[in-house]
Amino acid sequence: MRRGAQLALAAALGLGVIGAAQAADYKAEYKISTVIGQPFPWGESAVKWADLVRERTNGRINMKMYPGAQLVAGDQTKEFTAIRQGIIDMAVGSTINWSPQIPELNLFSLPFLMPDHKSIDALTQGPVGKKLFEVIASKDVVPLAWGENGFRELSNSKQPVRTPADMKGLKIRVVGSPLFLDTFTALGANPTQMSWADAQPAFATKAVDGQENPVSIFVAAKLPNVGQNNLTLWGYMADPLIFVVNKRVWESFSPEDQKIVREAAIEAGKFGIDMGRKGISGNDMSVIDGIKASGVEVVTLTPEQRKQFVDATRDVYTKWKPRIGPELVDMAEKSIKGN
Ligand code: X2X
Repeated sequence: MRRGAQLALAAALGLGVIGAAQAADYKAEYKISTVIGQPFPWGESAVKWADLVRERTNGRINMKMYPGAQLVAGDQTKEFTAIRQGIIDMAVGSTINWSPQIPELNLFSLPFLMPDHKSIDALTQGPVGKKLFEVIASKDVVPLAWGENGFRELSNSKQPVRTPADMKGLKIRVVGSPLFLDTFTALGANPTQMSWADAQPAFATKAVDGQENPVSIFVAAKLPNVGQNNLTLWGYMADPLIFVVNKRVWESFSPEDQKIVREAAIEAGKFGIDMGRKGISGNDMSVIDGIKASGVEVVTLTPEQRKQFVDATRDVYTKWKPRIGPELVDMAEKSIKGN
C-alpha cells in the first residue's frame, strides 16, 4: 500500500511537470476573430468553443473572442489573410468573408443552390465539406468544424419586395465578394459593398436602402429600428461558418489538446447551428412571428414569385460556376439532390 501510494505520488508529480512544461510553451491568450459577437448565434458559438476548451484543458488553453473583425480593423474580407499570417490565432469565420482568398467558398453564395437547411448540411457534412477543408488546409490554416450564419433574407426601408421588379434601383449593401455585385445587378438593384461596421450607420442615415443577412442578425442588430421595415424570406443563399486555427498555433498544441480543441469546435458549431435555426423553420416560426408582430412587413414568396428570382439570377450561377470549380459545383448539386 505504502509503496503504491509513493508510486502514485511520483506519477502525479511527473505528470505535473510535463503539464507545466507544455503550458509554458502556450500563449497566455489565443485570439478568436469573429464579425458578430454575443448574443448572436455566431458569437455565442465562438464563446462556447472557448468555454469548452478552457474547461477541458484546465485553463491550459485560454481563448478569447474579438468580435467586430477588430483584429483586422473591421475589414472582414482581410480576416483569412490575417489568420494565415498568424496575426489572428483562431477564427469562426463566414464563407463570404473568406471567399476573396478562397474562390471555392463562393459555392455557398451561388443564388438558389441550397433550398433548405438539409441541403446546407448535405454540403458541409458530405464530400463538398471535405474538399473545402482540404483547400483551406493547403493554405496553412487548420479547419476543424462547421457552424452557421444562415439563410440570408432581404430587407429594405422602401417597399415590400415580391418580384425582381420591386428591387429596381434599390441601393443594397452587400459584403465583399464580387459575386454579390453580379447577383444584385442581375436583379435590377444597385448593390454597394461595405463592411458590417460601416453598414449599420449607413442604414440609420438612409445612405443605403437595404441589405441581406440572416434573420438572427436582423433581429439582434435591431434593424427595424433603423428603418428596415420590409423583410423578404427568399433564402437565396446561406453562409456557413468555419472554425479554424492558424497552423503554427495548431502544431504547438499537444495531440491531447488538439483533440480537445477539435471536438469542442464541433460541439460549439452544432450548438450555434441549432440556435440560429430556432424559430425560423419547420413547426417553430416564433422568431418570424415576433418580427411580424413588431410591425415589419414580412413577405413569403409564392413558388411563382420565387421562380422569377431564380430565373433572373441564372446567368450569375452560370458565370461563377467555372470560377468556383465546375467539379465542385457538380458535386454540390449531386449532394443536394441525393439527400
Ligand atoms: O457582414 C455581414 O453581412 C455578415 C455579418 O453577415 C458577415 O460577416 C458575412
